[in-house]
Amino acid sequence: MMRKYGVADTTFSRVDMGSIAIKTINKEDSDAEILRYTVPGIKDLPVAAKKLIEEGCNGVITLGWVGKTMLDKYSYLAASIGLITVQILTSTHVIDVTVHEDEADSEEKLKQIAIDRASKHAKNLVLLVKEGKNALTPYAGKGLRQGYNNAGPID
Ligand code: RDL
Ligand code: RDL
Ligand code: RDL
Repeated sequence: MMRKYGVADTTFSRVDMGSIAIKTINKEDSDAEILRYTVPGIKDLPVAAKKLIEEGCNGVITLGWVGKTMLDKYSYLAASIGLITVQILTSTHVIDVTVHEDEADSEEKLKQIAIDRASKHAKNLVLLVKEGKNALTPYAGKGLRQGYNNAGPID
C-alpha cells in the first residue's frame, strides 16, 4: 500500500528541515508519497497539517523554528496547542519538530540540532505510519533524544 506523508515547514526557519525530512522519509519508506506545504511561520503550521491530512496524508511532520524572545515562546505555545488539537480532531499523528534558537550559542550547533531532530523524528513518523502503535515499543524507556545524544535508560 502506498503511504502518504505530509511535510509542513516554514520560511521563518533558518535551516531547510523540510528537505531533510523528505530525504529521510524516502529512505525509510520507498513506497512513500510525500506532500509538502510551506507556510510563513509556526502559527501557520496547524492549518497546514490539517489540510495535508484532509488531502489524505496518513501522518504529518511539521518543522518549526522558534526565535529567542518571550514573544516567540508564546507563539510556540500557541502553535503547539494548535498542533495537538489537529491530532485530536483528526486522530492522526502530527510529529512536531521544533528548534528553539536559544538551544545553542553557535549557528553550527543549531544546524546540527536541526538536522538530527528532523531526521530522527522523520524516522519516528515513518515507523508510526507504517507499523502503528507498537512500532516504537522496542525503544520504550530508552531515554531517546532528538537533537542531542540519547540520555539513555536509568538502570
Ligand atoms: O500568520 C503569520 C504569522 O503570525 C505567523 O507566521 C507566526 O508564526 C510568525 N511568528 C511570530 O509572529 C513570532 O512572534 C513566528 C515566530 N515568532 C517564531 O518564533 N517562529 C515562527 N514564526 O516560525
Ligand atoms: O512530536 C514530536 C515531539 O515534539 C514530541 O514527542 C515532544 O513531546 C518531545 N518533547 C519535547 O519536544 C520537549 O521539549 C518532550 C519533552 N520536551 C519532554 O520533556 N518529554 C518528552 N517529550 O517526553
Ligand atoms: O534534555 C535536553 C533536551 O532534551 C530538552 O532541552 C528538550 O526540551 C529539547 N527539545 C526541544 O526543545 C524540542 O522542541 C527536544 C525536542 N523538541 C524533541 O523533539 N526531542 C528532544 N528534545 O529530545
